[in-house]
Amino acid sequence: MDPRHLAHTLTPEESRRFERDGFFAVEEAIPDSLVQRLRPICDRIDREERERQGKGPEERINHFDFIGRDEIFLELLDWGKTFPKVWGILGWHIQLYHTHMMITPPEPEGRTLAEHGLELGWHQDTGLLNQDLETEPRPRVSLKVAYFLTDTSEEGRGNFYVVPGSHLRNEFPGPDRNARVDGAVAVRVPPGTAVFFDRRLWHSGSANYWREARRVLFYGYSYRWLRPRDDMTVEHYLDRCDPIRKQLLGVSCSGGHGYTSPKPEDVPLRAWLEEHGAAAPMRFEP
Ligand SMILES: O=C(O)CCC(=O)C(=O)O
Ligand SMILES: [Fe+2]
Repeated sequence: MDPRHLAHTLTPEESRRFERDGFFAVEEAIPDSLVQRLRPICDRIDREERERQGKGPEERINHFDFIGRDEIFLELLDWGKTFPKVWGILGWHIQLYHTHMMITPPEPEGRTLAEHGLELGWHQDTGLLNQDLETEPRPRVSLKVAYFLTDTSEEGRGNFYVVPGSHLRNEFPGPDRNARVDGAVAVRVPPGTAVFFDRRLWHSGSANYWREARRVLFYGYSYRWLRPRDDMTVEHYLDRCDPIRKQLLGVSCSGGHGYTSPKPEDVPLRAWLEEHGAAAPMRFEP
């Protein structure tokens, strides 16, 4: 990892917003040149998967575990402008636990937002964590970084919807998981933006009435003791990865025990942060 990453650590304002709202956006997190390299690769995976799964070109589709499908996706694993904010929130005991690529094709010709609505599906992430953990609010445990590869700076473009502050509420703050709720906002961002969000935040994808498919890459980071939420097909990368990438890709040098009681070699990110004077995550009160 490059010490120049330290120029992009979590700012007090980002920390405050994450604690208070459950999300924040970083515009120009990835340059247009990378967006342009990523898009055809996403489109290729999307084409292959639709064919394999027998899905039509108009269906919304979520491709799990894309990380192993092209080396380019490793670049974002510890990306200079975003990864320091991940350790700034969760600390050093982290891993990538899930990747998924959401493709939201344009709604079929003739359908309109006014007539057919947003087709929302509000939820918190990570399934049974929201049942098995008994506190109110439940613990954070993980977050996602969402890289937007298309323009959702206007509503009706398959925007990511959130209810700011709802990460601190176990119950859905509304009567209908498929309808707009009080306080909900569309996250409106240009391509190249990274949106960070707490897994507990009540959020939803939405229908796309724009001319172009919406493409977003989601990188989920969690504490190392959580099981991955997809197959994490990364074996073929490991011999080329540096120790920090290996940590992030789920390697534990000391076996199963090292996921809850890590030895220094299991968590090289910790030593790197200590060496660079950045070890303690800072949490700024809202
Ligand atoms: O497609 C979207 O905007 C929502 C994706 C989502 O629910 C998630 O990443 O957890
Ligand atoms: Fe989600």
